[in-house]
Amino acid sequence: MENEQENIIMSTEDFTSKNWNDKKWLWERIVNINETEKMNPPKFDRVPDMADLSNLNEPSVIHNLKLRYYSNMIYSYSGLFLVSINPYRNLPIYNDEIIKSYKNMKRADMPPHIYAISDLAYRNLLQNKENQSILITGESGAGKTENTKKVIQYLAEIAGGKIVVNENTKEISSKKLRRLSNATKTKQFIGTLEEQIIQANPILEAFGNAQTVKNNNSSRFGKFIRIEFLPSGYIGGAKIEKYLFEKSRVTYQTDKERNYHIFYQLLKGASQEIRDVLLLSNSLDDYEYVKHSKKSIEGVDDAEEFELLKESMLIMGINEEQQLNFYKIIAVVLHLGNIKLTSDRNDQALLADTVAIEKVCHLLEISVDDFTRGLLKPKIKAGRDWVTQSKDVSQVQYSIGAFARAMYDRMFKYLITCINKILDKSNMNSAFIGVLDIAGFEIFEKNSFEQLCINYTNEKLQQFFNHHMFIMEQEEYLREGIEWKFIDFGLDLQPTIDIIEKTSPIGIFSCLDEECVMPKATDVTFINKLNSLWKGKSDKYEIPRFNNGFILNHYAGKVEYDTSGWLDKNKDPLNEEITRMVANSPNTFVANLFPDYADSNGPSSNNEPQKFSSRIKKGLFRTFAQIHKDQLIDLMDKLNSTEPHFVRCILPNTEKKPLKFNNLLVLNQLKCNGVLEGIRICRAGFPNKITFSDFRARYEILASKEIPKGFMDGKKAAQIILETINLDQSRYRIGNSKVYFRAGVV
Ligand code: AOV
Ligand code: MG
Repeated sequence: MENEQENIIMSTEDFTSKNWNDKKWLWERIVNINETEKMNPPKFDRVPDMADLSNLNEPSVIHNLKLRYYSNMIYSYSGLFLVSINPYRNLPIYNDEIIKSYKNMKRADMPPHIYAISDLAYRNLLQNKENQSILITGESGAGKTENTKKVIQYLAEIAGGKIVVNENTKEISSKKLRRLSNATKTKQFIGTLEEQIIQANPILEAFGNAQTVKNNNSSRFGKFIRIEFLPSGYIGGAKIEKYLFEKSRVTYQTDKERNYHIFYQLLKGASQEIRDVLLLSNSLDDYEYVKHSKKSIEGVDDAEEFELLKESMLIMGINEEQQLNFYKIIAVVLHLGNIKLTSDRNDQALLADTVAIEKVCHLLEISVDDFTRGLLKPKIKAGRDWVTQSKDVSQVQYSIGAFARAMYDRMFKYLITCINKILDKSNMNSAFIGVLDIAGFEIFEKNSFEQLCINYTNEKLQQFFNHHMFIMEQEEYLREGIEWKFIDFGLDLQPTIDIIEKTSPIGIFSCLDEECVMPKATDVTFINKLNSLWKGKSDKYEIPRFNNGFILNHYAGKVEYDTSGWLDKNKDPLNEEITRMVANSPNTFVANLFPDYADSNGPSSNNEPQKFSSRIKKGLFRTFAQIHKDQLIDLMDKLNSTEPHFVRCILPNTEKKPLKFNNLLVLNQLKCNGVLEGIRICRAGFPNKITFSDFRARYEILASKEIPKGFMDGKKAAQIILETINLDQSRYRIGNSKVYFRAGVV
C-alpha cells in the first residue's frame, strides 16, 4: 500500500495528459502517510498560544497562524514571545478603550496583543526596578515600525498625562491637544510631553523613511527609543538614538523606489511663499535627485502629509522659522543635483550653466566664485606647495553627490538632536523601556554595502534573541541545580557575524577599512583580497560565479553582495575645500552642520589641511563600517542590561495585500527567526519562574496549616506548598532561588 502511494509521483508527462478543466490536480498531491504530521483536534483551532498545541509541528503552527490571521487575529503567542503578522489594512484593535482593557491584566486573561507586551514591560519596570527593552524584528515590511508606534501609544496613554512641558500649556490637558487644527491656527502651540513623544515619529518618518520595493514606508535608519519613567511611574522624558542611516538614497534611487518622503512632501505641498524663499518650482521633473524615481505612493497624498509634518513640528516646539532651516537643506540638495557639467578639450570639468550653483550658494550664503573654483579645481598640498588639481566630470559629479549626501545626513542627525533636546529630561532616578526598531533583513536583486550593514545588524539581533532564548535559559537551569540535558538548537550565528566584524582573522569590515587607506586600492583589489582571505575558510562564505562580490549565508538566507563602489561608500570622502566654505558660512544653521570642518585650515592659512588618510589616523574621520560596528556594540551592551521582550513580525505575502497568506513565505520566516525552536524550548523547559519569597507571599495561603509559625526558609516553604496542593512533580522544579513551572501551569 505504502509503495503504491510512493509510486504516484507526478511526472512532467502527467501534466499534458491532465484534464485541464479538472484543476484539482494542481493542488492535490498524494503523499506517503508516514511523511505526514499529526493534526490537532479542532478544539485547538485558533489557540492564542502556539505552545499549547498538543501536536506541535510546522504545519500545525502555520495552520493555526493562518486561521487566526483570516479571523483578524494578527497577534499570537509563541511560548515566550509575541508573533505579529502584517494585516496590510487597518483593524479596529488599537483604540483607547482597548488600551484600557489591557492595563494591569495578566497575559493569559487577554487576547495576544502588542499592548499586552507593552503592559508587561511596564509592570516589570515598576515591580523589578529593572530597565526593559522591547525588540521588534522581522523582514522589511513585516510591521516593525507600526508595532513600535503602538508600544509608544500604549505607554503614553497609560503612563502619561501628568507632565506639563511648557509654561504656556499648563492649563491644557492632553486630551484637548488632540485638536490639532488649533495648532496651526495659533502657530505657537507646543504639545505635552506625551504628545511630543508621539509626534516625533511622523517627523522622523518624513526624513528617514522612503518607498522601497518591499515597503512603501521603509525605515532607512534604525532607532532605539527610550521612554524614561519617573519613580512615580509617570513618563519623565524620552530619547531617540539613531543607527545606520542610508544616505546613498539621497542621490540615487531605482525607478521602482523613491527618495526620502520629505522631498516629495516639500515639492508638492510647500506654499508659494516657501517655494520663493527656497527657489523651488513645484514640479518633481525639474529635479535630478527625484525625477527618475517613482513619483507617488498609492493611497498617500504627499501634500497632505506635509501639512501633518508641519503640525507635528509645531507640537514638538520647532517653529516655522526653524522648520524653514531644515527645508532649506532639502532645497540645497535638490539644487546640487541640478548642477550640470561639461568637459573642456583637456577633459577637465566645466559648469554647463550657473543657474543651479547660484541657487545653492545663495541658500548657503557663500560665494559662487569660490564655491565653483573649490568644486572644479580644488587646491591640495603637494610637498610644500599648494597645487590646483584638475578634475574631470565624473570626479566633480562624485564630490557634488558626496556633499549632498553629507548635508542630508548631518541635517537628519541634527533634527534628532533637536527632538532629543525637547524630549530628553534625563533624570537620575528614571528607568526606561527601550523600543528597538531597525531596518529589517532585506534581499534585493542587487545588494550593496547598505544591505550588508542592515543584514549584519539583523544577524546580531537574531543572535541576541537566540542566545537569550536558548543558551541563557538553559544555563539558568544548570545554575539553579535543575536536572537538565542541554539541547543544542544549532542556532549559533557567530560564524557569519565573525566573517563580517572580526579583526583577526581579518573580516569584511576590517578588510574594507584597510583598503580604504591603501594608496592604490580599488574595489577590485578589495574583493580579491577578501576572497583570498575567506575562500574555502567558512561554509558561510562563498564566491559567486559571476559579478564582483561574495555570497554570505545569513540566518534568513543567502545573500549575494555586489562590492562595486564599496571603498567610496565606506569613506564617502568630501571635497574639503567646499565643505570648509560651508562650515564658515554666516548662516549659522548651515555652518553648524559641519563643526568638524570649521577651522581656518586651508590654502589661505599656514596650516595644512588634513588629508583623508591623516584624518583617519588622527581619529577625526572614522569609516562607515567602524562607526556602525561601534554603535552596534554599544547597543548590545545596552540591551544586555535590560530585561528583553521579543516581538517577531511576519510578512504574510510579498504583494503588500490584505488577506493573503503565503504558507511557504511564512514558514521560512518562522524557521529563520527561531519561532519554532522558541516553542520547543518553551515546552521542553520551565519558562515560568517565581522567586521563593514571591511564591510564598502569593501562595502561602494554600498551605497555611502545613507551614509552621516562626522561621522557615523559602525553599522549604515552597516545597511544602507544592506538596500540599498535590501538583504533579513533572510540572515544576525547585531550583536554588526560584520555583520553575512548565508552560501554562501558573
Ligand atoms: P517594517 O518597519 O517592518 O519594515 P512597517 O511597520 O513599515 O514595516 O509596515 C509596512 C506597512 O504594512 C505599513 O506601512 C502598513 O501599511 C502595513 N502595516 C504593518 N503593520 C500594520 C498593522 N498592525 N496594521 C495595519 N497595517 C499595518 V522596514 O522599516 O522596510 O524593515 O526598513
Ligand atoms: Mg520600519
